[in-house]
Amino acid sequence: MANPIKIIGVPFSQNVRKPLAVAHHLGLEVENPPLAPNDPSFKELHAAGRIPVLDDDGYRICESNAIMIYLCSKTKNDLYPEEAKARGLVNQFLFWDVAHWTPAYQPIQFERLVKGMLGLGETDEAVVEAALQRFAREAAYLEGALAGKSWLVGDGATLADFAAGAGLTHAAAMGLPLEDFPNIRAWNDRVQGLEGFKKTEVKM
Ligand SMILES: N[C@@H](CCC(=O)N[C@@H](CS)C(=O)NCC(=O)O)C(=O)O
Repeated sequence: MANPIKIIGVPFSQNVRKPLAVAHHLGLEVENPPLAPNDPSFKELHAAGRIPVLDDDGYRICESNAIMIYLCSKTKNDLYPEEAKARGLVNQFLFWDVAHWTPAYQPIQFERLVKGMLGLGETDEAVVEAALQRFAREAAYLEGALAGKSWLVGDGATLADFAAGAGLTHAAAMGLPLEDFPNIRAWNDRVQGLEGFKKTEVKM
């Protein structure tokens, strides 16, 4: 029998949560060794020291969105559509997530949450202010993409929702301003209500 797939990294990280939630959604057997990127044993897994890393019987890849796609290739699924136009749209949101969405909220998370957790000093309000402006632009884009829709692509959850929704894991704790984005708030409730998200919920 094959060994369980390992998704390595502390589950507080939304980049770890994405593939973990997908694995649960797909019913794959999965383990989550909760290594932090600065753990000495982690250097061997990722030379640049970033979580998550997937280990499937010695086959290793990094990058959360690539890992989600790999997991979908393991079994029949409803998350990564085969039809070209639907897949193109899912890919669009996966690239947007890495290029624009994550870089918009991550500095806010670092300044307001991670610094305090790791004793790295005071929040730099200038960094937060710049990131909030960037966040407003990307949230407006997401709000528009969700107009009249329950999910980002098609009629059900896809990897697009897993990628973008994971980014809101700590939205309340880091004080992300979502008041002006009713579509995002309603959609986020749906995403966080998915079984895979419920099973990977991180209590702050
Ligand atoms: N694009 C990567 C980003 C990975 C990433 O930045 N992970 C963070 C935790 S959320 C990390 O390991 N940070 C440690 C560092 O950059 O030193 C992915 O999607 O997996």
